[in-house]
Amino acid sequence: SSFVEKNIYHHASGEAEQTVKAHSNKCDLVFYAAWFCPFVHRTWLALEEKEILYEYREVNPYKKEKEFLDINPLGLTPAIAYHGKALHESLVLNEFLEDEFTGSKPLLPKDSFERARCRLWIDHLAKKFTSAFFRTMQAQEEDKQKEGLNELVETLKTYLDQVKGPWFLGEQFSLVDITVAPWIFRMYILEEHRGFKDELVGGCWPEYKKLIKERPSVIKTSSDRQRYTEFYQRYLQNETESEIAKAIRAGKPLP
Ligand code: GSH
Repeated sequence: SSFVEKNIYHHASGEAEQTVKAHSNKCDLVFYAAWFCPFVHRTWLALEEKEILYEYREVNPYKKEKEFLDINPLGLTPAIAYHGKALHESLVLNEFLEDEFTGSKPLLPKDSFERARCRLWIDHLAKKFTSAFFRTMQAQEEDKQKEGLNELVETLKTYLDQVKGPWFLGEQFSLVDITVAPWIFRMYILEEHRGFKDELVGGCWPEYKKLIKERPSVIKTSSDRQRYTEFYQRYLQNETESEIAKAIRAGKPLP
């Protein structure tokens, strides 16, 4: 694809850079990641929360290099190789980590009904909230931006109504919180460029947002704000040829 996509700042910065350095040794679990990617961020948070040993490997998913396509034929980050076997899709990876690392801190409840309810709200966040976020970023005309923003606020409120507080499940931090955290972390982009305001959401939103931003795993995986701002220009100007951006333009579900 374009020149723009291939000229992405090539590594994590800030706190995230330290975390990457601390995970540079060979390991049974290789994490194929891109520092800027919110889907990567989901799996990164699960790895950090569960304190799993992993080797961080930075890839530029837009380059579609053969080595990476061998790991994920779709060429999307995140992906992992675990004892030489490959898997991809952020939410599938998170479920895998939860199933495999049973000795680590659980990120889903024990009760089957409650687990299923978690998956329902993960699905809501992944399909409705996430796509509204990208739609709002990519919208160029003011009415389309407003439309996107309204949808974003509505899908966020619908979710927050289910949040027991402080986290989705109450005291237990879970994969549900992780599914939305990367976008909450990036919400300032919509504040600065699309008129998002905390008051539009209300309820437990200010507190929930604050707790997410202060979560040690979120801080440890954060790059410098300036780098995200640079990165998201291509979305704000609707100039990216990423699979996600193309799906949004075509009115299709996210890849
Ligand atoms: N559904 C995937 C997941 O949840 O893991 C989406 C992953 C995704 O779209 N990642 C982006 C990517 O790899 C980076 S943020 N883009 C490469 C491309 O669009 O060609």
